[in-house]
Amino acid sequence: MKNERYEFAKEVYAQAGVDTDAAIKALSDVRISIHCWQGDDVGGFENSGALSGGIAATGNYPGKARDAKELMADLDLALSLIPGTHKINIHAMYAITDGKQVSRDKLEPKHFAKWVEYAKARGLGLDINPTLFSHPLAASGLTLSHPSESIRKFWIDHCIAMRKVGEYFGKELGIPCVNNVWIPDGYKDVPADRMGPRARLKDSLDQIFAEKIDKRYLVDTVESKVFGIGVESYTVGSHEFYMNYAAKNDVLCLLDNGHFHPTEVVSDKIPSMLLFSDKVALHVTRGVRWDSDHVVLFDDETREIAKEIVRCDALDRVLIGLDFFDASINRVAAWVTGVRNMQKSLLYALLMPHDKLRKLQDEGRFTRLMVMNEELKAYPFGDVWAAFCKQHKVLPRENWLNTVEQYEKDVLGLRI
Ligand code: RNT
Ligand code: ZN
Repeated sequence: MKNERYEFAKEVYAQAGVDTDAAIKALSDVRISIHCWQGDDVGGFENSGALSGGIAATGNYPGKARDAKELMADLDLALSLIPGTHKINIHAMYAITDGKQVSRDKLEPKHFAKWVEYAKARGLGLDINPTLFSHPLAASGLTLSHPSESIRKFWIDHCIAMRKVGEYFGKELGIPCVNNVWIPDGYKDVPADRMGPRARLKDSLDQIFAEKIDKRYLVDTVESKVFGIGVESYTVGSHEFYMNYAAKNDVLCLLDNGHFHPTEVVSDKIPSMLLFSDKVALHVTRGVRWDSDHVVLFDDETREIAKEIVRCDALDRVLIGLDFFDASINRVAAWVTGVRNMQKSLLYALLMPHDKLRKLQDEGRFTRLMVMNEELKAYPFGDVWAAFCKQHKVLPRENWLNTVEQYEKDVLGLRI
């Protein structure tokens, strides 16, 4: 049957100089890195107790995944409702050690073999993060910048171990693994020494990245932050620190859009990063008044991020990962909503006549530029989104939630 609504949308966009088939095709090739930690409120499988490191998941919605089996089952449901084929982003604390306690500095690829099996069976990629929080040796709030050499060594060894795990993922799956280092280090109150901790962090990173690993398998990124809860006055791994470190040491910056001052936007940073770096990685999130990690919406800044990625022709140079954790709503629905919103934003960006708009800017025709940008908002975007979903055999509108609600009745509700 001919999809009349899509044919109409195609015609409307064509008049504006946009090829909807090409947009759908381009979006189909984008793998988004889906963070596993939305499924269990950043809990992990170590029974490590409370979440620490200045981040917080709030809410007590029932049904959170309590082990690998449950987390994978929940992820499967989410993946079945998300168009396309993606990557799963895991943390060291999601190692599957079959009941054995393995110290984080002693983790090996074999402790992640079940994740590889999971990913292989579904055509997914895997990304990795060393976990430098929710651990007794991170209790002081310092890890790679700790003044104690033995504590610092523990965390350096952990990060080195996880690079090996990442390399293993890349080799096994044939898709490069992003290994992202984020540390919570900082001080609640005005520090007496700002340079010392940063010098120690720099030295730790030098040791961690000393071994060169083939970029076909492993891509290292470093994630900056402006502040965390309890770490309000000083963050060791600031943006300037990591941007300089990355530029000089052949690693990539990861920009989390919850990690900047509230009126500072990551969308504006993307083209600058791309002029000086081969690639840039993202954690797309939604901060509400602080780095609250709310579910990603189809909102102005998410669309603006997507627009920069598309108009810089950088779908293969911006590594898109998500990072939110809302424990106050159905966690599977949170995943599906956030990923689909990232995809919707990319599609929206792919359906803009960027060359024409750029020309209007260069010619100083700002009235027409504004009018065009505004009118595009009411174009039949939803019909192109529906066609994309149909192509990937998922429901385009809110009906997918019925499946999640049924799962909540049958599965999540029984987890008490
Ligand atoms: C914390 C960082 C970091 C974490 C994850 C769990 O503020 O955003 O990326 O959210 O590693
Ligand atoms: Zn992040």
